[in-house]
Amino acid sequence: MSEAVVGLGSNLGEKSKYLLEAVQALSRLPGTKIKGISAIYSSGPENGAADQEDYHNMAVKVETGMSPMALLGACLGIEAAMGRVRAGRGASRVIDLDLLLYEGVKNESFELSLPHPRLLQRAFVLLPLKELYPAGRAPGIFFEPYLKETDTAGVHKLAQRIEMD
Ligand code: PH2
Ligand code: MG
Ligand code: MG
Repeated sequence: MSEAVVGLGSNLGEKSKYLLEAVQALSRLPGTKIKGISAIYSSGPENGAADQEDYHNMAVKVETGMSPMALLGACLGIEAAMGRVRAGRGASRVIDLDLLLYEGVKNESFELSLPHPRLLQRAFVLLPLKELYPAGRAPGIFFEPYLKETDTAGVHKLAQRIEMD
């Protein structure tokens, strides 16, 4: 079994409901268990058009027997099943599932980069990650110093929390 972290985001429609649906879909993947769920955070779109809605973001820790490529494929499958239309990088989306970390795997390819290349610069990723790894250390990365250097002022934790049993 391997430990992986998936970052989720939505900035269209009932954002938090879509996040919950996606977490449930992750929990149903073969050989995959949810090990931790962050709160949901709201933030303005980074590198998006000015008229875009705010994002809701969260991160989920899983234990899985799937390979990195299989898990990535499953994430893309969940996006497609939930009706995501790929309208280009930075375009609004009902749901986005990014494979952020997979054990300590480092990989750079067209299909999959691990750790996720923008993870360490994004407050909306680092804050949920800190909830999953309070010591600031996740498999393969020590992210605490990046969190200290990142402006987190525009990222707000929402009251609602996803509970799974
Ligand atoms: N995702 C993007 C681009 N910009 N901004 C926020 N706040 N949250 C996101 O998830 C996000 C973004 C492309 O993946
Ligand atoms: Mg994505
Ligand atoms: Mg993304």
